[in-house]
Amino acid sequence: MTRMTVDSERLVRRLKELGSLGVDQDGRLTRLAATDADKLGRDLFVRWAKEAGLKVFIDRIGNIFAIYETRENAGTAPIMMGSHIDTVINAGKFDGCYGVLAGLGVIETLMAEGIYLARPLVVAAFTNEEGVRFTPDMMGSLVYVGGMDVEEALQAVSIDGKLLGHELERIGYAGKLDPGFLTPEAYVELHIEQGPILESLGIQIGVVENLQGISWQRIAIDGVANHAGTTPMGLRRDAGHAAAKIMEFVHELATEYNTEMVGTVGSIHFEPNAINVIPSRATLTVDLRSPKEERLLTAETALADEIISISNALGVSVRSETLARTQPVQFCNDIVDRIERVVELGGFKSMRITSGAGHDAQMMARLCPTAMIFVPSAQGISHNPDEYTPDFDLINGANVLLGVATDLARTH
Ligand code: HGY
Ligand code: MN
Ligand code: MN
Repeated sequence: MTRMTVDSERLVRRLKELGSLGVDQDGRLTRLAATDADKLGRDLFVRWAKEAGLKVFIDRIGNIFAIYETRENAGTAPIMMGSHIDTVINAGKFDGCYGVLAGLGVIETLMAEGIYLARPLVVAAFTNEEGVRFTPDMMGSLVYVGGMDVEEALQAVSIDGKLLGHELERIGYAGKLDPGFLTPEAYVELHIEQGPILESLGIQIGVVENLQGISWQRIAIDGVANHAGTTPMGLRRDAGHAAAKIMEFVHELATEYNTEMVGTVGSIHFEPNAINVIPSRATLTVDLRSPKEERLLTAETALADEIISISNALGVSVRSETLARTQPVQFCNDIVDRIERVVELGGFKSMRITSGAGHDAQMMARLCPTAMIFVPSAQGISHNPDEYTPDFDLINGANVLLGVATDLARTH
């Protein structure tokens, strides 16, 4: 582990400052992709990067890249760190932002120390990682690695009816560079675990060797609105009841597969959404995840079959639309080993771990050798304003990232 250390006070201060931007009228931290709130966060990160003397580039999907290169290493494939600074609704301050700001801190430390680096260093902030306003999630990094055409992505329509391309123009982040303009030699993403494992086992660093597959779909159910008081139960075509049965099935499906599957219905909406009207329409989203592709496929088929039987039994019509679908990802063993070596040198307790959450790293793994570093999340809470990681854990993670980036930039 290098004796250098990232400036901990600055990292903690910046996380707080970035975390104070985009608080909505209800006091909830919400910086959805390509909103004015997202612009506030982007502008602050770009300002810090430029103040640090980095060159900042924006590509056509709005991904931001802050680059540190010297005369000696200019033009060689860089070592890239990064994550995202867009958030979910009513978010915590650490998800994504920690990896971006720690990456910036690592570069500032190496610049200040004047360490010779055989490769340039880059820290990236990818567009729309969360996928709440526009789907799919991890969109910026997916486009970056060629997994989605940039024109198609710019045509994505948000939940509030806006085109991503127009929104990026509006907030001033419709860059000119083609996504993928830079192929890193390696990519390392530092992130909070967002789950309970590390903290519950007293482990300081998670060395992420793989990441589970994700299946997102939106299900629209059409029944018939009718009077809640006069319509006999047997004559109803109740879209709300069908939605409830689907929700219950998703829960049973995931529970039946035990630890190898999680299932969530995160959003549901009834129309006309009135206390005394049988819902004519219900729209819900289903998020299924598993580290095993065959599990995910079986679950998707089981859900599709169940939807058919529910629609026949209740006399409603059901349509489902795939919003995002990624297979499980195995990260690069060489990078995983390097992370473990740095952790050992630093005297930290670590364990290999699977990521339950999706990350930009799962897309970057298609482009270059990639792995992730986790730090504990207090009580495993995330996507929640109570998301928290103690300062010493934040600094430990940032210093492991420093060690790995230095190691890779010197030799890889
Ligand atoms: O959904 C996820 O796992 C990530 O937070 N976008
Ligand atoms: Mn994240
Ligand atoms: Mn997230």
